[in-house]
Amino acid sequence: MGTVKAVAIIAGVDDVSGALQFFQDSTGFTHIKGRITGLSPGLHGFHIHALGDTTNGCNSTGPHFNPMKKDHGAPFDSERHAGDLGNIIAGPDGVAEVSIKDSQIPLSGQHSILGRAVVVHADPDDLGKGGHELSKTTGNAGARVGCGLSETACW
Ligand SMILES: [Cu+2]
Ligand SMILES: [Zn+2]
Repeated sequence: MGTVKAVAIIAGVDDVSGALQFFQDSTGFTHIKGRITGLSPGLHGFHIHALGDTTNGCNSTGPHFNPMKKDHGAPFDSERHAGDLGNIIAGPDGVAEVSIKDSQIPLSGQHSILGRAVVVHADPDDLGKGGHELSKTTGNAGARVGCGLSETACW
């Protein structure tokens, strides 16, 4: 049971598209469910980015949402950006079924993700552990191939 709900419609380069539903449960966890299609098979970095600005497509959505000023990491790390949701996995058909539960992406309050962008990347997120110069900021997840803004919804 949740009271605050949101949706995000994902669009991007090539044929990437999808729809996600969000709800926040009574213990403060936000659940994200949905599917994204048109991806290359394999892992794709998946984050909440700071801004809801798509005037320049996914590239104007800013860095990872990071209100606690931490380094990039995995969802299960204490040192992570709030927006670090790890990877989603696309099958051979390019479809990723998304099912995520996370405590750092509330739909209300000071650190709400409402109005911010959900971004899917071309490459795997190395979860801050790849040893690349970008590992501690972006997970070296490559180009932004799809994004959409989380918006309040009722259903
Ligand atoms: Cu990202
Ligand atoms: Zn991050």
